[in-house]
Amino acid sequence: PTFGTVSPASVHPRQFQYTLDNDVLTLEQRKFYEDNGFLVIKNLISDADIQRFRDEFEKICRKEVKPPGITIMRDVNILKSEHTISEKVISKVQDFQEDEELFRYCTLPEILKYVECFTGPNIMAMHTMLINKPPDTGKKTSRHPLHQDLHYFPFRPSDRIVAAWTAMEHIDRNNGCLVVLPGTHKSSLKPHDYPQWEGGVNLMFHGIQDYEQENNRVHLVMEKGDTVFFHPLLVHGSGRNRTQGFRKAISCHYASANCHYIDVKGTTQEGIEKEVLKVADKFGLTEDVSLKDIWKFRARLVKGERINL
Ligand SMILES: O=C(O)CCC(=O)C(=O)O
Repeated sequence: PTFGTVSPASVHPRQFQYTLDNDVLTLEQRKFYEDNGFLVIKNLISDADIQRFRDEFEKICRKEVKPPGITIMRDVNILKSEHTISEKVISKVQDFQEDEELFRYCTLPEILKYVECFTGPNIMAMHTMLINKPPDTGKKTSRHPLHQDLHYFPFRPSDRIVAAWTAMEHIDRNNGCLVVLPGTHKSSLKPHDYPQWEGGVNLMFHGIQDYEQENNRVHLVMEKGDTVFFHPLLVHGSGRNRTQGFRKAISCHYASANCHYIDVKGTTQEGIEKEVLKVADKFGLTEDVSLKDIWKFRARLVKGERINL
């Protein structure tokens, strides 16, 4: 017997889980993201914009501008050696939400148009980075171990979170391109820790300890301005920079403002919470600050309405 009408959704398995209905992605692009957990859009960001981000990064390195809240990171090995030119010692700047020039990247309409396909119309910029991968010193510390970004994030659901990562120059295996394990966004969050690398490992560069070696890796060769959007459970990392140049990319993680914070106590993310709070403590933040408070403070609305995050 049948009771009332049967909706097509209850007959067919849900076709799309990771993307929302939109008129931006072609069906082919949508299916590609659903199956693989990433999507490269060629030539999305103009040379002029990339030049502006590069100029601002250099100003930050020269300490001509000091945006509040920014985190400046160095490679473990370069940290130990002497360098006078400051752009050569900074491997990454994070949390540039207060820097008007760099934060423009997170608000570019050409980026948000794609982001909305994954997050929906209420969009928060949660995490910002400009990565300046230095020439490897021979200790292989310029590598970024394979990881899932969700390990760092105390908010869910994961399907409404997406990263945008833009190549600021030609990037291939020589200067350390992104490497992704297609389809791993369908797996769960794995335990992460510091890899046991002989040459040392950079602060917060956690990796997955037990990923399946046989998983096929895809090296994303990208041109200046190309942008990859990827799911926070997609296993990815980047290789050693074998050139003498500083490989640059700019990136923002977005989430739907409808996402909610979670308590990471008792989960595999407990360790990263402790580590982040320890760093915050060094900067004089009081003891009762939680991971959620830190994220809430940094998060910025870039489109629509600020709801939970
Ligand atoms: O740009 C890179 O080398 C990789 C960056 C990355 O995966 C990260 O910082 O989470």
